[in-house]
Amino acid sequence: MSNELNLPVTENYDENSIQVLEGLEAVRKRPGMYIGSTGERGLHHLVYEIVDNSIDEALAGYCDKITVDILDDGIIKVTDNGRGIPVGINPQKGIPTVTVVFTILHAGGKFGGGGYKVSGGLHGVGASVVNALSSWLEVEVKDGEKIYRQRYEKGNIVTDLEVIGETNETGTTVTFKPDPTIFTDTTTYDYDILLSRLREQSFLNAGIRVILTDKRSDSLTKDRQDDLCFQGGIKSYVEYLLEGIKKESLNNDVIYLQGSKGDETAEIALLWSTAYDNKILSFANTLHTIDGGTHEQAFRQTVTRVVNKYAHDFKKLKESSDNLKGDDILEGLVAVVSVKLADAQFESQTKAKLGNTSVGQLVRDIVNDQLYKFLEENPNESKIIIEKAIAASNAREAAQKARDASRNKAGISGKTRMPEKLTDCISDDPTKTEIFIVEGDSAGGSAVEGRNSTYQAILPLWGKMLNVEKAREDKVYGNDKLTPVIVALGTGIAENFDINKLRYDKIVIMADADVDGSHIRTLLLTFFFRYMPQLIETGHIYLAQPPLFRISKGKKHFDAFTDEEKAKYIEELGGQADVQRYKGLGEMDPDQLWETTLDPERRTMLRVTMTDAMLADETFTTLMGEEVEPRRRFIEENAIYATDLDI
Ligand code: 1YM
Repeated sequence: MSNELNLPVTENYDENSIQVLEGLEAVRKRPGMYIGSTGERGLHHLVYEIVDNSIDEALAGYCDKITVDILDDGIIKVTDNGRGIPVGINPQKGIPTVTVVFTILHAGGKFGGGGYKVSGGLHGVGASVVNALSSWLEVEVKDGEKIYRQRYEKGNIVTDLEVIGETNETGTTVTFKPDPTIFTDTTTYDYDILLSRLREQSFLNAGIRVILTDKRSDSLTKDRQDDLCFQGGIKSYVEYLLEGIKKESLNNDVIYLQGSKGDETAEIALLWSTAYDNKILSFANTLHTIDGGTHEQAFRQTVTRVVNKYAHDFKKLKESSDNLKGDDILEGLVAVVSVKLADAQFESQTKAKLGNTSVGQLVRDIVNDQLYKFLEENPNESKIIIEKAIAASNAREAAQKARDASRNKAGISGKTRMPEKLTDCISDDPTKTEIFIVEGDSAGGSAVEGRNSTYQAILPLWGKMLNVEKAREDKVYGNDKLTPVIVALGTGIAENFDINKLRYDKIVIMADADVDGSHIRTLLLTFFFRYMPQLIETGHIYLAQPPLFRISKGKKHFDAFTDEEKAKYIEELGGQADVQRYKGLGEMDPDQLWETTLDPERRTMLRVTMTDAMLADETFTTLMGEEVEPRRRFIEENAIYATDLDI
């Protein structure tokens, strides 16, 4: 079939477009089922779906460059230099294949040629879902001769596939605007979220070049561009992760292990660092398996086994001594485990846990053979790795002793003795009570007098806090600043954490808006993030927002939290008003503190959230790194992770 422009078109167009509508209408009715959420995460997911198709084309060997532009008005443009989505008539549907790809649900089953596309569930639902959830979408295909274009609105075809020019290039460009009636929370793209995911994809697909550019005229990240291309693949990824945690490597080089069996392949890059925790990222078909699964479990177990075996075989451990524990051997490990397999099976709600057992066996075999061989061939490095594990083991035992000692001290007749500094509330209803962790003794005193004693408890903290990023667990347990917090909250920490024992509904960090206040806020948040992340995840942590100014005239007064508010109130009071700058919490009297910061009816608080645990982890590390200036700037510019205003 052709017309004067030599377009591939079809006679049964209407009939087919009805079928199209039915499929995509389901996506618009229940977007969550296809992209997980219609929040920020879902919005970004649209970009990944389109980019995934370009990456599949790259894996198939036809494409080496992908550009992603963030444009004004929430529009995204993705371009690749692959073969271009086929424009010929699809024999089953009688319409151009590219139209099938964008308008028929689950046409993505055979995408990619590489055979690694994960079908079903959250991932790989493809271009038609993005189309359904966009106000409009345009696809442009270059096939080496002609340039074709088609436009859709809310998934509906609004123009035929038209030839709009000639070319000797090949490739695909997709431009789309997410539908604001679907993405009601936000349609604003976050550069760093996109960057983080695109960088991850670039690491996992060595040699592919991905260029992200912010072309929005009104963006804070306007004109930012990242040109990502890592020839070293996951080895580069491990180097990047090491840089991120600001630790030294104990190995001379990244260790790289790799192998395949049938249609399954596994690639592993690892090194040991001076860190006290480990950072092991696992992927299946380039999807981050946040909850791990067979491949990650096999990796952890086999590394533990191999290091123990080597240590015993080469008499690095006394014959009589027990095996070192997994946690100790894995301490400081930075690793990326990436497997590819045709029929990936995912467990768990989030589809983030791999279930295939055969690929676990593949990882076990590779680590058993190749890591053992590495240890044998590099005795100096092996010695350092084992010494590190023994040190970790000793520290863990010391931590256990400190923990037991602090429990024994606290645990008198079943009821835990509360810290001396805590002024507790009367109610013990953990759905109604609040604890304010207050910077400084004098602010603490005012807070005790000004509070609602039924529901509000006050715990003052002062002085410099321990930098938990740099300390091992035993120091945290013995620390005189953090122990009262741990005991007062009641939950325990790390693997002993139990949210059912939480004694308060809201945990409010109350510190001044100055550098010392920022320091205490950051340290406490780091501590919560590292040792009680569930408290952040479940939304129990808040930052108090004391006002900066009091504007008064006669008996009337207002409290202002910003310069703009200050100006507004001065105007409301007729221009002539007394402006008092609050110097700090310690200067407020009990009544003022109640009115401005404690009273649930009048106060403003920020709830601390973790939208993306990985981003948060990176940020905390930056905050806790050696350089003070970026950290201070960050804290002053952002109320850390505090997004939603909450009363
Ligand atoms: C900016 C988005 O979608 N690129 C892309 C997609 C495809 C191909 C090339 C492609 C695949 C195949 C053959 C194949 C797709 N084709 C299809 C389908 N970029 C973007 N680049 N020729 C071209 O898989 O055999 C789906 S995606 F189904 F039409 F083949």
